[in-house]
Amino acid sequence: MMTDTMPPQKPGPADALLIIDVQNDFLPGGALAVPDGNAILPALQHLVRLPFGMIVTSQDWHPSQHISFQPQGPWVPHCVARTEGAALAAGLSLPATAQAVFKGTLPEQDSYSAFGGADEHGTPLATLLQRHSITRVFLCGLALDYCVKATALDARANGLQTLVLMDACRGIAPDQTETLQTLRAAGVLLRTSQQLDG
Ligand code: VGL
Ligand code: ZN
Repeated sequence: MMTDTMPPQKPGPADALLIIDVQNDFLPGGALAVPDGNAILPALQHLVRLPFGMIVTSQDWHPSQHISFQPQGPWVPHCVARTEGAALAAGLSLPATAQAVFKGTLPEQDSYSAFGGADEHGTPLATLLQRHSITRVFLCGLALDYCVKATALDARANGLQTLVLMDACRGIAPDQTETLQTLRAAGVLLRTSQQLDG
């Protein structure tokens, strides 16, 4: 794996874990399955036990008639709000303090980035992170070349230190070289979850 080396680090109060779109429709058997997507679940179970200041899950949460489902693409229907396909993976057990944001909720608008999402009160992700004085975000989830990438680039644009935990992500395209180049060029650090200690 083409990650950078780093001595083991312990997450702290100013660090957030962002778990991107680990939803049934992106897992094997789902409407828009990401190849090998379920392989990240053991790493996620390790990560959610570490002392992050905040854990946030994002969910693609589309109306049944969504702009991304048009015949000319880009996607088949997936993650329709309140369906089983939009639910978080059953194999992901989260602490009660984890917060959820939802994105792509309007018919005419899509957002790959979790920064385009908001919690159940309509509070945007950036505001939630600011309230917790988060300065660094660790990203994991699906899909690396779409929603994880877009969220990482927005995190950088929001002035956050941004790390992507490569073993805890899977992408749709077989070749992720361009994705990794784009992330590195934006100052995103590529790490593994083994580089984090509790
Ligand atoms: C995603 C395609 C369509 C993702 C969401 O979560 O990466 N990909 N909608
Ligand atoms: Zn979507």
